[in-house]
Amino acid sequence: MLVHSALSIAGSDSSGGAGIQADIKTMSALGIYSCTVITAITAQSTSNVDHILPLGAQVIKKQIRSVLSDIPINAIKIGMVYNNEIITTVSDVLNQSKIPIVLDPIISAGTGARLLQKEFLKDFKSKLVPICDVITPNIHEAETLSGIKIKTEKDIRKTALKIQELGAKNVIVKGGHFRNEHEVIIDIILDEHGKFTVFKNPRMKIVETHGSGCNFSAAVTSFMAMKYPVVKACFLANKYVHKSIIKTVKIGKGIPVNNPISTMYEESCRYQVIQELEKAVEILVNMKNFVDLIPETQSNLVYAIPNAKGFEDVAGVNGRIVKAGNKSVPTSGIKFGASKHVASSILEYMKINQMVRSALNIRNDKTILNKCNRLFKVSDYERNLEPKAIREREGRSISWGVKMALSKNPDADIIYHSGDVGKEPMIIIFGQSPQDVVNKVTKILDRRNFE
Ligand code: PXL
Repeated sequence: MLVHSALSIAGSDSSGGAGIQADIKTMSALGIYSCTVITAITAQSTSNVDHILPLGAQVIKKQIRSVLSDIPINAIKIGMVYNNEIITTVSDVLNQSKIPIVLDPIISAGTGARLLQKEFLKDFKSKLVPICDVITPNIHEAETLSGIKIKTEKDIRKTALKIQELGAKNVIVKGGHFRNEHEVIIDIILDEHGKFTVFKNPRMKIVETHGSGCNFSAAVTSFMAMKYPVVKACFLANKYVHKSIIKTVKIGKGIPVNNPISTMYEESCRYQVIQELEKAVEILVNMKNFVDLIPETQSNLVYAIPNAKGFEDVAGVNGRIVKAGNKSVPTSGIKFGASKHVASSILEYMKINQMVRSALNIRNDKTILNKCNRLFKVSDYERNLEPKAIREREGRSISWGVKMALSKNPDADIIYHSGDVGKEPMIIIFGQSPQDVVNKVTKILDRRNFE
């Protein structure tokens, strides 16, 4: 597999949401091998920057030289530079470089502290802006760099033109802090040919996030490392950050942080869930006598991703596992959101125990239930005790029942009910994985367990 590499030259953020830490996460999530040059160490929480230690010229220069003399870097990002010494060093070392440079003009942290000292703005403009291929200011940074106050969308364009005059080839002004009457965020790019491109995204109901600026510039750098043209790289970075902002987490006491790896992690969980479930369904339907366990309303085997919140996070057989003569067959493939009933039971179980993520419903008769009682921890609920209000709400019965049964035995492997008027009695087998559930089915069907 072709590996692209990028280098982030930035400050360390001990809270993990911004700076070098954000860059490593974003680049890694996008498949980029990330190298780092640390310019400053910040001691910070999600509420405050408590201390800043800028590093000296020599160690910064040496870090850059070590990386560039060895690894074929495809794109470079420059983040927090803090003072004149750092600005000059980075500029001197990269001056003749042919590698595309993305400059994130970081002036202040989201929590307020200055990350570029005021007296060095002049050096920043004259030494770093001219060597970059793309600069990624937000509204405040665009105002500071251009000296133009932004009141209208036209003003944003004016700041972009002014910043380009300073020597930046391409400018993208991020409009997250620009309020307009429409609830959309507009990001404006001025490219090297003088053409403007506008991206629009719906505004999300999030106050402020820590690290989204870093994630954006690191994503632009990643896509440029993959050789996308600048406007396309910005477009893809924009989509990526929009998606990851949805996953913002309130991890500390201060402002919520961006968590760019979470999207990738969730996607990989979904893939794993489908793989494991497909394998388990195959084993299940080929199991001799499994057909005898299928109820009138048919079976489904489901598997949820970690932290599942709704049906869309639970995979199951699209349709059911049905009786076809003396065989059992899945009516279709595996799909997220395919099951409602068995999915409700696992979602309810996961409220008590996140480790239990798979479930299968089978027929409830005396013989099967006796076997379950001998082999497993069993709990039950009585459908006829279900409050009328819940009974009347389609799909709520199972959640209510599982909750009742778990209140009696919080680590039951099996939960059953004995039916009610028009409701077939049912057993649900729970497990940590579909393989775990299938192993329980094997035990139920194994005669040797009952001789
Ligand atoms: O989000 C800008 C930023 C960049 N780099 C470092 C930071 C911050 C914000 O706090 O701490 C090191």
